[in-house]
Amino acid sequence: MARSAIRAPTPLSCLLWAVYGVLLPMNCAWGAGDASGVNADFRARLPQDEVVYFLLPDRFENGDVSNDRGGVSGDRLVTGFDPTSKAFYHGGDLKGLTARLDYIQSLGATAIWLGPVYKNQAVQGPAGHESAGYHGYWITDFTHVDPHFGTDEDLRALIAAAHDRGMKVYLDIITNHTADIIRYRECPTSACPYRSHADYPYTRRGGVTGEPINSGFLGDDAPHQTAENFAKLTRPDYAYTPYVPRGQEHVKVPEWLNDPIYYHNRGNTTFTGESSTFGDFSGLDDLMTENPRVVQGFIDIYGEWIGRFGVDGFRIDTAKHVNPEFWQQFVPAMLKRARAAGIANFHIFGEVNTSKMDPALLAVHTRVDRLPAVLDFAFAAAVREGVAGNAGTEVLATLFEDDALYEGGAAAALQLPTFISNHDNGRFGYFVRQLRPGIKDDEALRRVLLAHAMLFMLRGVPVVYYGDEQGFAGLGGDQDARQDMFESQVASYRSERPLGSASAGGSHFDTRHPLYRAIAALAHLRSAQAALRRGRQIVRSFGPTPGLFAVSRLDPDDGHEILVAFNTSTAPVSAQLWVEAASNTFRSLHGDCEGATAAPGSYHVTVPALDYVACAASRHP
Ligand SMILES: [Ca+2]
Ligand SMILES: [Ca+2]
Ligand SMILES: [Ca+2]
Repeated sequence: MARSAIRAPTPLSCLLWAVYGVLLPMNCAWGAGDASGVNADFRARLPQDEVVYFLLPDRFENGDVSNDRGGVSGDRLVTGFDPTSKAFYHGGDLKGLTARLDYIQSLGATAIWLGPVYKNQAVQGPAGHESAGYHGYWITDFTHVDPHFGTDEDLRALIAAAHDRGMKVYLDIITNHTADIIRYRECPTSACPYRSHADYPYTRRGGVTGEPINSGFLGDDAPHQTAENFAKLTRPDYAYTPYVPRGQEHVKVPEWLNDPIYYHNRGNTTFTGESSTFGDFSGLDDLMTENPRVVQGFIDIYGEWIGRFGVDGFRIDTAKHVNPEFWQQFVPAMLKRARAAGIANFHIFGEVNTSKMDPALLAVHTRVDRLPAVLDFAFAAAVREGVAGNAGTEVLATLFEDDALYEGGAAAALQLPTFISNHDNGRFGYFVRQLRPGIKDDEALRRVLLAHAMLFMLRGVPVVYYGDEQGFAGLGGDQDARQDMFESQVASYRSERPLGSASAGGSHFDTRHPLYRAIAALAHLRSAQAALRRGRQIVRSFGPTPGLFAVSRLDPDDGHEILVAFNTSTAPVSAQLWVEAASNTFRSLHGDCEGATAAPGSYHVTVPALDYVACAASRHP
């Protein structure tokens, strides 16, 4: 019997497997690349056991050119397809992704976070400034795969193929808004400014002096989020006069989504104050997520994606722009639906976007909204400041000290998906070049490698943003960070200078790229060591300037220690580090490690410039 099954603390999934008499590998663990047992056990893995690979299907691989135009004909303003423009569809699809699973799995990824796959409004935006829904965040039909990406059957095939390999698939979901379909009579050609509750109460038409409407409606705040109260909200024209343009009356699916009464209709958000949750993102129709009908509608919609496809988790887009009461109901409903489908370790993580190193902002959404996890934007900020920029390594110590703020504390922080690059803010290679003008490519590459080492060795679930492993840096955020993996026809992508390789032309599935190889090594190391996935983290060294940052990760079952020391400076560092008294001898997992402590509890490390060492204490029987 494996020790993990009988020693505390024991993950619930291990206990369950033990109860069923399944012979467990040591620590309930599994080895990436080790086919035996992995596939059958993928449901037993905890969220923190995963290495996540995040990609946008439109930009990954084109497996079927017949769906490039989404099943319609016409110019790009109709089909959304223009592979020469970074703002339009490029042809990537689910068949293409399925054909590239070897590439993703060989990188050491165990889960795929798939950008939104639901049917989108192909093109939107004012005349002359149109762009396409290639990114997936402008949904019209929440119940089917976008025809640009293929069919529902293609998604089923992708998930089956991933599961056969023991890989999980997380879907990206949106409940904050739909595509921009609803317009306001008051401002037909321009963006409508936000109109507040105070200036435009629900009970008057178009302002405090308007005609009385919605008599008896008590408002949208938590105590009044009942079906009885919302039955009295019958007129959506308290702030603006919303309407659905002719011909689009039934474009949204399910049908209830076509009624403006289920939207806030208060104009565009300024991202501050009440407009943060009640305003439209550049016209995207902001849902009345306080209304129980809307809550149940989304429980039904996304519950079906669990039931129909057996997906393994959800990444929640724009989570902070939805009221907490919505999540307090939605999350338990999804976990219940997943359990009913036999998915015990369904993961849910929300996007609370911030460029600041601000764990408190993130933690609020685990405590008040009760989201099980949030994307660790604070980690991204800390690594950006400390490795791309010139901040002292104390920024990382502060980050982890604040783990206590999350619901569940430091143990819960093990489940936070961490990242250094994403599709909105940009890639780490870009940050390095931006913060260090004129930096040579070899140093930029070393900084990107060091940031990835932190991503894999420090607490949290590493999320690799597709293309980082091919040295993509990009020229900024958003469209500039969404390059094609297949041969691109976008001039700005083709003229980029990726790190670690000579050319931006051609396709980018090179498994010999130095970053691909380095990330694969990190992923396999992490997957093989329970301490790095599930282990408590103790900060051992940090400082006010670039230099040494060191942590110990302790095996969750036997306390076995792995010491990881990073050097963010351009000169070697050397130090005595506090280690566990029982850790007498060490072996190297990466870099040069001394064989023994200098004295019980004190171990000497030397770390080359912009590099790291990982030293594992020997186990004693
Ligand atoms: Ca295609
Ligand atoms: Ca909202
Ligand atoms: Ca709109």
